[in-house]
Amino acid sequence: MTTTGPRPRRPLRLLVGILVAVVVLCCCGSAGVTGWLLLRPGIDTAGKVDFRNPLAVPPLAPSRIDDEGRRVFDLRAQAGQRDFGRGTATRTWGFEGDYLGPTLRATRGERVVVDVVNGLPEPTSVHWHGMRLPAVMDGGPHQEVRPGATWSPTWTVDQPAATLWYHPHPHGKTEEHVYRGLAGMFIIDDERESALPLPRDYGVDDFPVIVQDKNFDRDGQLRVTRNMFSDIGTLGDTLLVNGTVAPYLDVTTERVRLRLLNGSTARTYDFGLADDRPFALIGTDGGLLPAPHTTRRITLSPGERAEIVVEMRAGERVAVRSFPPALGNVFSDRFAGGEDTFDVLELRAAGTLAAAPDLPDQLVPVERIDPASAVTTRSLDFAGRGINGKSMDMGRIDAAVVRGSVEIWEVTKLDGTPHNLHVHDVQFQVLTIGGEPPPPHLAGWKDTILLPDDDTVRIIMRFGDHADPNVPYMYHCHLLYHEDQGMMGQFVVVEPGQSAGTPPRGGAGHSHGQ
Ligand SMILES: [Cu+2]
Repeated sequence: MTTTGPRPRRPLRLLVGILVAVVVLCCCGSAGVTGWLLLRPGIDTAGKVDFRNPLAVPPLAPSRIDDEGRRVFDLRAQAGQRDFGRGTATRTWGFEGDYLGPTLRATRGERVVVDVVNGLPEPTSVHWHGMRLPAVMDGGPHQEVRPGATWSPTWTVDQPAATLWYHPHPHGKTEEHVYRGLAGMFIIDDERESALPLPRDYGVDDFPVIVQDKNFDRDGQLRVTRNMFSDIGTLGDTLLVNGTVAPYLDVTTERVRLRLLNGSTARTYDFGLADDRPFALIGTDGGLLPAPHTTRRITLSPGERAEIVVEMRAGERVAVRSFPPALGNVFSDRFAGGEDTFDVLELRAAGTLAAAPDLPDQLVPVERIDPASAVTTRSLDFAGRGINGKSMDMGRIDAAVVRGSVEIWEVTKLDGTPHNLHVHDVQFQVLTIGGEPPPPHLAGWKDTILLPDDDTVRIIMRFGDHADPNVPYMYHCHLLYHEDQGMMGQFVVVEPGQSAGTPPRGGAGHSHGQ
């Protein structure tokens, strides 16, 4: 990272790139193939999904309290198979089952332990996305779990109620491990959220909605694919919601809370309702907003979450739809999913709906971090497969952050390809995006943000108190193919006056937690 002033925008560079690409394609490719690739319509399943399957709801993970008063979960990664409605057994991976994993749930202040068992034939890891915790518990590439090994991270949950999630983060193989089915939700509760009149009865009026796009090959197996004109990673043509194809959800209450998670490896969605009715956005990655925000769309790039509340009338049906997301430029629109429309999930209201209280005008106070309290400002340029021109190196610490300090990071995307930024250990706030104050949906706690084209996002965050000069946290693009290709850096949290140490090389050193 470097500390520099504002940089010029580079729309010209992008335009030239697109023109060169078109010229090259027209000269080199066969005219027919090139024309088809350039002109073929985007995917559009609006109105074409038969919603034939009840939405699977991941079970709440059972837990026990050990003799130290800690809440203990079991989480075994394992291979399995599932018929996704194609009449074939698709080979999958899952936690405690064949696909995805149970929903972990804990209350702020609790100490948790997760006994992660690797029942897979290769190393993996489990990262607690959005969680504030010591780096050695974070589950990044330095906490690889070998086949047959158990890793038992433990930490005290100390952050506001939020919809977090967990997924593997092994070095260079995250896309494949998530794509095969390893992911699940981690819901945090707290007193403030519990005191509000919000739907919170899991599986009754409060549902996880984990959205993933997949490609199946002729044998019905999941296939990681590459696109000739965008190196965004796998874009699928079939949606799974909580692992269900063409799902519907029976709604029995006047208001239903959906915890949307973009669990896809590359695709960005712009969620709304098919009849364009407004809904209430009540929370983003790191917790509730100060007040419900009424809107018709919420854009989520890979890894981002949103909690929304939808109002239903008795007997009606309405689909959750993903509209074409604005990805920043015509090239991304064309080749990175920016023209695609998907019907996601049909909400089916019962003939009689249980009453639900009105949403409160206010939710929770969200302290704004004062920019004057920042001790360091860093610049991160995202381009190609690197950050500030560097590819991920497990042995290199890119930044040392003082425990508990506030920093501003200025993040600029320079290459016209969709990227987002995820920072481990923190929830940040957006100061400006493209020079403007954040819109309401980016004004709450975030840990992942889609980067604007040729422009800068300024974020501010207070780092945790868990100093460890040797074990780094990650920051990276959460388009998992890019992450695997090296668009990732490492920071350590240190005591005041302390320097960064040396991370363990190789990353396979931890088969047991502390
Ligand atoms: Cu990226």
